[in-house]
This record gives sequence, C-alpha cells and structure tokens, in this order.
Amino acid sequence: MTPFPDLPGFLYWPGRLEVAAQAAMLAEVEAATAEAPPYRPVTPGGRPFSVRMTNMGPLGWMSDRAGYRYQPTHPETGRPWPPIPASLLSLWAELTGAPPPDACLVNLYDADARMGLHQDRDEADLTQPVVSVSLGDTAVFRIGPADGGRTRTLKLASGDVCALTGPARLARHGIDRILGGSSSLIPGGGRINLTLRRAG
Ligand code: MD6
Ligand code: FE
Repeated sequence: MTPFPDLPGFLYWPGRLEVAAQAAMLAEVEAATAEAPPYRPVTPGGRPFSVRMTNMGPLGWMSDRAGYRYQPTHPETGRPWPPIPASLLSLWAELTGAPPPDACLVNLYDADARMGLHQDRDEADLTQPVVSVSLGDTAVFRIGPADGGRTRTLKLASGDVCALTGPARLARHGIDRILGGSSSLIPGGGRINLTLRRAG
C-alpha cells in the first residue's frame, strides 16, 4: 500500500512477516552478528551514532571520519561480511522484481537510540529500490519528500516491511524514537532494522 498519497513510491506492507518468519529471520541475523559484531560508527564529523550497525552481503555501508561508503569488509575484524540470508533475498525478489541486492545494513536500536533525517544516496544506481524490514520494538519512522517538504510519521512494528522506490527513492527519513517494551520478539528488548540495497 501507499500510506501517503503525496509520497508515491513509498510502499508499506504492514505485518508482511508473520511471527514465525520474524523469529526465523531474527535467528539468521543473530548468526550473522556473531560473525560480524555490531559496532558503533561515527559520523564524518566524529559524532557517535546512537544506533549500532553491522552488515550482510558482498558490500556493507559504513561511516567514519573518512565519510560514508560501501566496503566489502568489517571495519574492526577486517573479515568479509556474512551473506544475506535466502529469506531476505526472496522477500526482495517478491516485492521488487529487481535484480538481487548486494548489501544489507543491520541497524540495532536500544530504547534510547534514534536516527536523524537522512537520504540513502551512497548507492551506485539510485533508480534501484531500498527495502526495509523491522523486527522487535515498534519505531516511530519519519518521512518527507526529497526536497525538504513536510514530514510525517508512521509506526513501524515487528514484521512490517516498507520500501523507497521510484519517486520516493530519495525521500528524507529517520527514526524519531523507539517504543521500548512494545515487542517480545528480541530477548531483552530493542529493535533491529534490515535495509536491503543494490549498492554497487
Ligand atoms: C530504520 N530505516 O528503520 C531506518 N532507509 O531503522 C532507514 O533508514 C531506511 O526504512 C531506506 C529505506 C527504508 C528505510
Ligand atoms: Fe535510510
């Protein structure tokens, strides 16, 4: 569905993953984070993100003093990122019909983490979609047009999927806050967001 008629290309599938599929995906992400430990990046200006990050796939998004970029290895371990699980590759294929993603950014939020308004524009081909999967606690997601118009919010709950496609590909978006304790999927609480992209 298109929740905001004035943001065509912003697509939303509430409850796209049932609880069993969410639990299976969480287990796959936990296996990946055991291999590629979440770390806290800094902005190019040196400010730490409140979100912890890691990646799956041939390329991973990262930020440090040198800037934003995609790279094939974990910045701390130096090892390649673990593969993108088949369940996520199938989901991307079903929803987009686009050629497969080569990067999956994993964002991990505790109850106090947030993410400032940004555009996803470090990918080589900005006509390709970005697909986002939410697991765990509900987030208040904010989105508005690329050119800086009015923003509005949408709650993203565990199992919800959304995508930035076509005219919404460069929409500005971020996470205002996490509703701590809203889901029991992740032991100890928190939220995991997976964003699939074609980076290279
Ligand atoms: C988040 N999501 O949900 C942050 N990016 O934690 C994003 O930054 C995002 O939801 C591109 C497309 C969809 C998204
Ligand atoms: Fe984003």
